[in-house]
Amino acid sequence: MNKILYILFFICVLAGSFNISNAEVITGRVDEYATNNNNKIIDSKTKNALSNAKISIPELNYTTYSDENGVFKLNVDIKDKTVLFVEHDGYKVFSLTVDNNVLKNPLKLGIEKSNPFDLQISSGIIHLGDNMFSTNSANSSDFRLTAKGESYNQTFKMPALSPSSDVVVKIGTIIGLDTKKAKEAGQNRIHSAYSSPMTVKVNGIKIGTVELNGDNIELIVPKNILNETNELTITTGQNLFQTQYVDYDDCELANIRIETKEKRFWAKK
Ligand SMILES: [Ca+2]
Repeated sequence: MNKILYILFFICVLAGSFNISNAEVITGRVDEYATNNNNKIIDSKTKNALSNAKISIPELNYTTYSDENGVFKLNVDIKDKTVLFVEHDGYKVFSLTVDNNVLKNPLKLGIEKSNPFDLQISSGIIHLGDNMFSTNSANSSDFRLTAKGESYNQTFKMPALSPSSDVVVKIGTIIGLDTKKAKEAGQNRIHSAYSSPMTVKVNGIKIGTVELNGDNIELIVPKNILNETNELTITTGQNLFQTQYVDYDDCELANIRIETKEKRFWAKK
C-alpha cells in the first residue's frame, strides 16, 4: 500500500483529536454516527485539516465541501459499492470505494499534494463493458453510466524523467471486476462464472493485469517502452463461461493517473 496516501477509518471522539483507547470504547455505539457528520479531510503529510475540499459521489449526484475544520457530512444512502472523490486545489485527486458499511464509521481521508510531473489522465468514472451484467456482479445496482465499450484509450505526453524515477499507471478505484480472484476474495456473489483479468497496455505492450477490485492500483511502466507521446489502453476481461457470444466484464474505473516515483522511496515498500 502507498504509505503516504492512506486512509484511516477512525472513531471520532472530539473534533481534531482521538486516541485508540477511547476509540475502542465507543466502537459499539453506532447510533452516534447514524448521520455520519464527522468525516474529515486532512493533508496526508502535515495532518492539517483541509477546508473547502470538494467531496463527490458522481453516481448519486452528490457533492459537498469540507468546512473550516476539514469536516464534511455525507447524507447519502448507498445501495452498492460506488466511488467517492475528493478534490482540492494543489492536491492529487483522491478516490475511494464506498458502500454503506464503509460509511457506518466516520471517514478520515488523507490526501496528498500533487507532484508537477504527475499526469491526471481521467478524473471521472469510466464504465467499460457492454451493459450486460448480473446483479450479483461485484459491480452493482448503482452502475448508471453507459459502457464505453471494452477498452479505454488515452494518449499522454511524458515529461523528461530523471534516471532515478519509476513511472507507474495508477488507477484510483476499480469496481465490478468479476475475475476468478475477485470471486475467491468474496468481491461478488456469482457462483457459476468468472472473467479473464483486465489488461493494461502502454504503446501496445502489456504492462500488467488487474484481477481484484480496490483502490490505488499501481502498475510499473518499463521506461524503455515510453516515448514522448504514448498511448494507454485499458481493456476489461471477458466472461470465460459464455461461449455463445462475447460478454465483456462490466466494470468501473475512476481517477486514472500517470505518476513518477523516486526509486529510493519505491524500493523500501
Ligand atoms: Ca458484460
